[in-house]
Amino acid sequence: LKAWTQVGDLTHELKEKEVLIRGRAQTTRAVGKNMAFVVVREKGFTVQCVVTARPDVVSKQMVKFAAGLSRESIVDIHGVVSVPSIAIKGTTQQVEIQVSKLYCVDKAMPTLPINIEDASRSEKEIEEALEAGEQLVRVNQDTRLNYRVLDFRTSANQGIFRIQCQVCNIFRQFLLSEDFVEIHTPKLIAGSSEGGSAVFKLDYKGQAACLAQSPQLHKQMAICGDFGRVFEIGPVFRAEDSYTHRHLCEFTGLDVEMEIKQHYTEVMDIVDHLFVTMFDHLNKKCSKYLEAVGRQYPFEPLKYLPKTLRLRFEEGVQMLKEAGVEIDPYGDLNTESERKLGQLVLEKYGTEFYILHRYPLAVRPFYTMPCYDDPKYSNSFDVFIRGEEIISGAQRVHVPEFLVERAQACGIDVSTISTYIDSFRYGAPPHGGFGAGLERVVMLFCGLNNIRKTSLFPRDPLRIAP
Ligand code: ATP
Ligand code: AMO
Repeated sequence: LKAWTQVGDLTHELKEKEVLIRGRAQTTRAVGKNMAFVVVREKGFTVQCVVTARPDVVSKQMVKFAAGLSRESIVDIHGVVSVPSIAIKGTTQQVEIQVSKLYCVDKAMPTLPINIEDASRSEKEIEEALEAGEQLVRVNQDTRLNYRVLDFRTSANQGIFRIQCQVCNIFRQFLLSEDFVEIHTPKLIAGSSEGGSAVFKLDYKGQAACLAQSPQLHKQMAICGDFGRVFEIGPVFRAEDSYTHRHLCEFTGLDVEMEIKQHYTEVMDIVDHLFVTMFDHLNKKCSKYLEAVGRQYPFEPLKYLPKTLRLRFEEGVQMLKEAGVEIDPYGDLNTESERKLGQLVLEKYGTEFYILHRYPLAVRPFYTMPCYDDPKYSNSFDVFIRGEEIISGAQRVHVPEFLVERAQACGIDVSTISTYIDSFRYGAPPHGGFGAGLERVVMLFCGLNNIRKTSLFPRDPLRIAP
């Protein structure tokens, strides 16, 4: 038999068929000298393989060898699919394999720093196991991150990073179909791009430089160069001092910039169509992975509308006020009020995904265009999932004199961004865009509680390895 079957594809339909699989020996168990069970895992899916001593097919030594395999060793198994009369507990697949041949392709060391079975349990399963007096090691976040390669092997993590891959895939496919051009802006830059101090400074052959805290300036310059509509999927560096559940020092930015013909709502239209398309796709095409994540970290599917709700900042402030939360109408929302507003919006409009627009100008970056009708506000927006920000966006100032004025008002040293400012002196179309954080999109779509779960090798103020 030469064709390989994936463990995730082993279903009742394959009953009595011969199959060949490759996976990891997750657990092994001997029953007397004539029988052993090996649970084999591949990409987060598991199946029970039964090794029974049979004359001319499986020797007793083979049974012993199977029972003695070290956990996480890689095995090839050849056998016949069978359907047991009772439901199988503890594996994702509801069939077994009656083994005729078993080869160990690569042996793992006998004891590992993380037991994948223990690391795959939900909080509820851990509590039940402990109550039942089971021996079990609770695997904390730091241990998981220290031994990330092993941690990746849980079904939940296999799901998370396959979902993440699809988020990027849909982001790219959708924008390409809307005539956007994919660009790659430099990550080594001369000055801060967002204002503020959260940059990693470095020495660039004797010149002061920093790691880009956003592709902001260069994506706008691409618009000045007549690319019309651009996007980028790339690393973003922020020297965050805060150790929170949603801030990383390096994350993946999903950035968009586009000419606008009349109004900044054209940018919000793209956000609306893009993200509704993405969520529909994830629900339809990634259900296996969403289930795997939900088994370990239970969550409710995201509630969103076919046409995304757009709420004015002022209306948000009013809703909070009516709920007894006093906030400065020209200030920013803090984490708590963002959460509260998320709840109020869900109750009133039945959605956990919405756009809040026309933010006060004072709380937005220098490049943000003020509202024509009331310059205390701006043509800007944030987008929320489950009460937490995933996107910031806005129309930009494209008039160079005004841009200089705004940069100075925000305390920015204009000399560090002079080539950016000059780009607008050669004639620039009205434009706008937005930036989303990939790790936040996945974290919040899956209702996860920490951004480190959706970053492959997270970088935060306390961690730069592995
Ligand atoms: P960014 O603006 O860099 O995209 P963000 O919008 O998620 O990230 P900030 O703008 O830094 O976060 O802050 C948004 C709000 O989150 C702030 O108004 C602040 O109240 C809150 N916040 C930021 N950092 C922390 C922190 N370490 N602890 C608690 N709240 C924080
Ligand atoms: P902003 O600073 O709001 O806007 O960032 C855009 C999005 O990036 C994500 N994000 C983060 N994710 C993880 N860790 C962090 N430390 C972090 N900081 C931000 C969030 C956020 O919504 N140039 C503008 C975008 C634009 O206007 O086009 C910008 O960078 O999901």
